[in-house]
Amino acid sequence: MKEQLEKIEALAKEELNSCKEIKALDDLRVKYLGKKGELTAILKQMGKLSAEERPVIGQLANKVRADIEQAITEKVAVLKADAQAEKIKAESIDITLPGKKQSLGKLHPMTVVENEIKDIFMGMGFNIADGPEIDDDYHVFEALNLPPDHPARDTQDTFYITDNILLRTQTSSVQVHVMETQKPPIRIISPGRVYRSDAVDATHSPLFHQIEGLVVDKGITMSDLKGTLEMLMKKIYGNNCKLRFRPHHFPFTEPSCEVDISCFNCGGKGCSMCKDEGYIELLGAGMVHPKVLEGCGIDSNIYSGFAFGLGLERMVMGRYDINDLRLLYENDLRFLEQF
Ligand code: 2NM
Repeated sequence: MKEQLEKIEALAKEELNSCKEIKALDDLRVKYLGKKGELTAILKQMGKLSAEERPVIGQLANKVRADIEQAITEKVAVLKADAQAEKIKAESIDITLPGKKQSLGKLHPMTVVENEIKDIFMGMGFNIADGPEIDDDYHVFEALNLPPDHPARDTQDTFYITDNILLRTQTSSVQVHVMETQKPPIRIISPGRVYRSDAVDATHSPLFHQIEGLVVDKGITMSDLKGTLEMLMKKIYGNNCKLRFRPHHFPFTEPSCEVDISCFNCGGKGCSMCKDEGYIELLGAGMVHPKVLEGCGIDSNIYSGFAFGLGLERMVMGRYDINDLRLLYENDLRFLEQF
């Protein structure tokens, strides 16, 4: 019986060593130590033993049971630890791997310049006014003192949706809406898309961008216009920038002028950029025509105002030395990444 017990212990330990799963250990426990197990089978035969042998074998049987029990417990601990280590290894993150670089986008040069101009005007107390790109004939033309036979109303020059509804050709229409609904003092700029029926080339596009400005208050004069525009241009092109005002005609302003700035390339000496002029034409401006004020319900005997309009594309092209308008719309990354 002693040999049988020793054999069971040896077999159990051998089998235990080759166990790789906790489930197999449970089976093993049942096989050797369970009620119908091998050890129990031997103990059931204890009755056959002599009185001297019984305590000796009993003790040995208990020791074998305890040994196998302990071996199983230890093996369970080892398998659990192995499984844990395996899991940690599988879930580990290699923090020494370099991160994936996020490529940052940036603002389009048109947006950069537009934001800069907005900031400058907001700093001078202007509000930003928004309005419809599709408007009626009255707000785009009639209210701006453009009579029905004015060449700007030619269907060749504008996109008409109906006889009365069209795409705005300048953002002055927004300023008409503001003058109709707000009392002076008015200090606004209106940036936005405008439309002309032009064929596309290096300097023309059927869609382009304008920023127009309007100030209406008591006692506004041409010198307010000059001071405001000088401030704008010096902030954008630097303190050495000079402005030149030339007489001009617009139906909606009287008097009217065109405004040039000293060439940002040569500073006024003359170069290829300014075509040896020394100056570059940048915007149109003037004192708001009394008819325009009156049409919007503003008493022109009490109030006066100045207005101006500038083309954003032209500002951007001058600023960054861009020679083709189309580059601004194509969104070719090789172009955009340069800014
Ligand atoms: C320009 C040039 C001169 C202008 C006039 C007005 C309004 F609504 F007050 F009559 N807004 N903008 C104006 C004046 C626009 O663009 C070249």
